[in-house]
Amino acid sequence: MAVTRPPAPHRRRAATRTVALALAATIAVGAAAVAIPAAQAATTLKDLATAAGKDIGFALDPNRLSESAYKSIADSEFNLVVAENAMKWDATEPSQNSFSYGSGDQVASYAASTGKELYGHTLVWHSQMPPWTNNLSGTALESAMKNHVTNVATHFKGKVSSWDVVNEAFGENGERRTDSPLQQKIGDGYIETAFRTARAADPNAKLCINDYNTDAINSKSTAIYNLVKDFKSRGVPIDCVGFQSHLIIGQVPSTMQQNLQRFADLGVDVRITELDIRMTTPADSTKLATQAADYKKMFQICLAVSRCQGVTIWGITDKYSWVPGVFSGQGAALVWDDSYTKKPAYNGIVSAFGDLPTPTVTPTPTVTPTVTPTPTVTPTVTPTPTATPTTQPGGCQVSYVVNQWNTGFTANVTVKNTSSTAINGWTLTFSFPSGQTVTQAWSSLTTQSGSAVTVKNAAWNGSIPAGGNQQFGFNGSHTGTNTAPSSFSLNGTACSTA
Ligand code: 9MR
Repeated sequence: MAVTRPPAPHRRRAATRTVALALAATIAVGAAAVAIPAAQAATTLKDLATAAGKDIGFALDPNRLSESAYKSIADSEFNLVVAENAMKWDATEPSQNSFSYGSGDQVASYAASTGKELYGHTLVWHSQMPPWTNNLSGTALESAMKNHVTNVATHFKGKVSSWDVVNEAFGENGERRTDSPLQQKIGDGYIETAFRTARAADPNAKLCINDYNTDAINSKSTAIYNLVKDFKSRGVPIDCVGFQSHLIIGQVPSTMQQNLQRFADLGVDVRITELDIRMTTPADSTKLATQAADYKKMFQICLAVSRCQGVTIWGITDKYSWVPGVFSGQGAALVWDDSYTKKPAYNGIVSAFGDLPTPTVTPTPTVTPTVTPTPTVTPTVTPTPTATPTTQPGGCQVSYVVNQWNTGFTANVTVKNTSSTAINGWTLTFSFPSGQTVTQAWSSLTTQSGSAVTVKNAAWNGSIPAGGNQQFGFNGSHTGTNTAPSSFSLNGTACSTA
């Protein structure tokens, strides 16, 4: 059964939002420098992520909010918050059917009072289960699990945008985790039961499955991939997949972007949910530089996958990170050090947002002014449909996502091949409805004539397999109105819009 749901609370839509993008002038990124139109100075990761239409979250321990440095970073740098422990089973139901929401409510009020999206973690997890669950039989445990999910999801209904419904259900080999009492006593069906119960309790929350060591394409991530595919095919509710990304410096998986994309292509959202990147302590400048590059890569990966909702960092300061307590001799995994000083990782993240891919071509606006009588030019273009017999009608879909400010904007465009035939070499055409001008493009060869824009693939992204997609983008200027183009053609065939 397909479930249609209204948007979750606090969900951002980059395409419909005007953001005062705050970049005073230029963000230097390695050798490249990217000029961004000035408005007011952007100072926070939150500004950058919001402008990019992404969530940037952190795991909150509400007891730390009394520390002013912690609170000030939490307040200013993030647009999403998740409870590090306060919404887990042991915290919310310490005795059977007796619920305790004090700490979870503190996290929810903090989110509401600071205007942050609230992400729910986690309804069902084999770890941190309260001791009273130990002696239950399979049937009793299943009832207890359903009761738990129903109560907690109902309590936070309307406040939580998404839930990690089930956390860490798989082993490294792609089999179900054998040390889980839920798996042992209830069996394979417990995940489906948990998702169905969560949907019934809060039909508006997005329901996610979350795990670690699933960042690369490997046996474990493939097992989750197959579960999502199965749920989708049978109408079991599932909306999103979380990739925890508890990483080690220098080891961002090379297949991570491809992995996120393959899930996105199944029709679910994806998210990096618990990012930290540890090192052998003590930290030194070399390790911190590697870590900065890794943080940058992780954000770039999320930025490159349109269904990636955002990145959540598993804490603020190294001082309170879970890492040293579990991995002896390792730590320094977060973005602020023990004294709340920003580490190089902070600028790594900034540069991921500012580091637009090198433009393949800057359009040549000086050529266009002479071509003023454009209306008469267009009729000659009409007979093209017959010229493209290889592309099936309706075989493409375009998503055009805009972030805009005073008179500037950035557009990120995803072109999807919805036909059953691979495309080798593509040209996308569209018209600007309100006099916009492309000022800088990337991942494409983009030219403009009057209002007509022609985008040809770059050398490396010309192939779009059946069902696959490619992305490109550009910066542009507008004069106050920035209506999105309403129709796109790929190799002469009209595309649908997403
Ligand atoms: O960071 C959390 C730590 O404070 C808790 O003691 C620990 C209990 O198992 O859980 C940590 O958070 C985990 C998260 O809930 C699920 N993924 C792994 C995280 C790190 O262990």
